[in-house]
Amino acid sequence: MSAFFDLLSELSDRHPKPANLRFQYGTAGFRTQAHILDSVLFRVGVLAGLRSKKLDGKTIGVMVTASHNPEQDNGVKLVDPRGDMLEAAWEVHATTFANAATTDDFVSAVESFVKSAKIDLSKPSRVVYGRDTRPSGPALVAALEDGFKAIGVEARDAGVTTTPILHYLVRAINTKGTKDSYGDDSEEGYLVKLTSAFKKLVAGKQAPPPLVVDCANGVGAEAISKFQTHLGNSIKLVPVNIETTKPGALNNACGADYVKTSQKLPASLVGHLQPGQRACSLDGDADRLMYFYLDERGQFHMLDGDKIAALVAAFIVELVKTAGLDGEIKLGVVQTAYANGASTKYLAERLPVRCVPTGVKHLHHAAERFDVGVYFEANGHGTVLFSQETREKLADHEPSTPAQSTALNHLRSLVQLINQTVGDAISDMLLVEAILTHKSYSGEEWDSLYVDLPNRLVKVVVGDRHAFQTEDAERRLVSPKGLQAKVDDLVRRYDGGRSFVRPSGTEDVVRVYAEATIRSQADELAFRVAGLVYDESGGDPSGRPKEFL
Ligand code: 16G
Ligand code: MG
Repeated sequence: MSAFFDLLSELSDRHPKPANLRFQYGTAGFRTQAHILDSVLFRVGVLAGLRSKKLDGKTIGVMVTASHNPEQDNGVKLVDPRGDMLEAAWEVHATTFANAATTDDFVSAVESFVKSAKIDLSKPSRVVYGRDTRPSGPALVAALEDGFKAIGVEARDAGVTTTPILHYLVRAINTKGTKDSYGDDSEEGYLVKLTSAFKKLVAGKQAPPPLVVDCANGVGAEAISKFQTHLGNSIKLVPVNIETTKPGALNNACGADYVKTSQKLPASLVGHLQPGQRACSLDGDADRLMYFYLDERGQFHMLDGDKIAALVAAFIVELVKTAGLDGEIKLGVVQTAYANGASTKYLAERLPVRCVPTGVKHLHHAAERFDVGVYFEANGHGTVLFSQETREKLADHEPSTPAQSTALNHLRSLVQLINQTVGDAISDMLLVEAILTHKSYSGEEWDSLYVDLPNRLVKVVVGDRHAFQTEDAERRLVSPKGLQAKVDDLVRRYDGGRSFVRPSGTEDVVRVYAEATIRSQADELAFRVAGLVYDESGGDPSGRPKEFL
């Protein structure tokens, strides 16, 4: 026991915590400037080892990435044995570990945690870890590995890989040799599983025109080229923004987050994308997806997570009906308050829709309550979950007509094609492509399933964002007192108006969302609500942003 803590202490000394900094394990793990993360990585290595011991040696995942953030940032998050995100209670322990001021404080934090969580240190511990293409990755991984060494973790290095592949590996390793085996526990296993399912789904159909894939100059570029090898001529991908080693290129004027927030083409495609040509963007770790195209007049149109949810949910509803399983399989969609009102209306006409607070874990857990749960955030993160019972039903069901049999086989292929551990940009992209192929839809036809309501998102810098508390899946404010009634008053004056206010979980700001039937009205509503928020926060009126009417 004491030898254990001696080694921990010795290794911890090599990774001192910078003074006067506070770290927080948030919705996306730890994420900040890479150069201050060394101690955090070491301590996450220790925590991952302890989590595995606590779970009897099950494999835990660790992903080193800062997703769509600028290249100088980095981050780390833990993956639980089923391939989903770290159990919320442990986020607090991660934060405690990261903030221990000295080695002594850290060692005693570990000691008391081991005692209170009743962790048997003699249990084995196993971790699989990966990183994205950031230049800060290797040094941070070395700190993480010191953390593993301190705990005696049996560690497996998955190298440079996408976040969804790492999640896949975790689940595949933990289900290996069981009846729930998720697939071969290798990158090759993942590629073969997804691409063979895609090929089955589109067999006999005419391949769609080539798809331009913006890889955000990140790890998706490497994955896309491996996918293409396995996909053969079933679909032609045209990867762009694939400069993974060019300094400063990652997520710079490209990638899913850039396209979504600036509502523009990735800069490198301006003047190159042909009208009507389908294109999509991945983010820096390939777990978000955004589609877009230019119309005949060269105008930009975006197909975001809501449009993907509509396409996917409607397709699965149809397949379940055709397969003769209507009524036997309960489908549902999960969205957040940011979902465009028009998408919610389109979906609610076809299947139950639930709204939950922002953040993947809320969507994922709500989707698990359906037999088939489709969840997407407007920002392009999402997937489809098939419950165990549904997977068994699909495997055992005996179709009575050829049409039923075809639909059933398509559903079985979807179970294989869709990464059910986490949103996966490339898996989602193949899902969208398979559906477009089946429907013979162009991007424009897909876009016309429903027309987005004009909307506007505004950030307000306030003194204390924690003063803003919400209920009803973040759609209503409970504090500051009286503010919601003022928002309601404003909203009533706008045709098709909807607006809500929530504190960001990732930035020190309050976000205001508004939509209305007409563009100018959506903008005006957003800025007027933002004005209310600004006034409420006690800000100096002279600092009130000009747009706030
Ligand atoms: C994080 C969440 C994402 C959410 C976003 C909201 C995960 C893995 N990521 O990136 O789902 O949309 O935060 O950010 O949960 P906000 O709270 O700043 O609006
Ligand atoms: Mg990401």
